[in-house]
Amino acid sequence: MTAARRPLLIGALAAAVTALVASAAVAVDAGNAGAVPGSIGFLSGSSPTAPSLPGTVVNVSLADMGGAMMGQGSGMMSGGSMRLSADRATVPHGTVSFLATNGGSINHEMVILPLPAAQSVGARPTGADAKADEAGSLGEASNSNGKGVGQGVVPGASSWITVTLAPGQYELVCNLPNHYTAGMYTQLTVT
Ligand SMILES: [Cu+2]
Repeated sequence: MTAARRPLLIGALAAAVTALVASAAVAVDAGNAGAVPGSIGFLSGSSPTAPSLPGTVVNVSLADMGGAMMGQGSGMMSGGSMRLSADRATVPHGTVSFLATNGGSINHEMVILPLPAAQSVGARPTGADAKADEAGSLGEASNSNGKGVGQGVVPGASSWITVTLAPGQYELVCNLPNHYTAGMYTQLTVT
């Protein structure tokens, strides 16, 4: 009866392997939850894809130097330690959508500011709050895995915003405290 017993043995092995894989997955989840309190919802959810965005789409990358940047808001950042970059420097006027993705290790955002003719990119003064003046802002993407204004884009998440831009010069910035002076700005020309 060996021919009849072999399928039973294989079935038992498969069940054992399945049980092992399941318990390993549970262990990994528990490890993540313990290591990153407060981020459980983000870690357990798959990264949702952004909706189909209208107009010209600009992909914006938000970045920092990971573990070296733990002093958020403490004034420890030096120039150039964070980055905001876009995949295009020029777009035609009209409907423009921005998809900002945080590839860094701390929260970021993207704010669209007009750039006065006499002003250089990256040269805005910052106040006592270590932020640049947002007067004239045309919109922002600071909502984790959502559109528009939120509480900041958490690491690994994206935010998006669609605006109508007239021809001119603009500056895309991250305006969390100290992030602008740390290098989070880039120029956008609208033709
Ligand atoms: Cu930032």
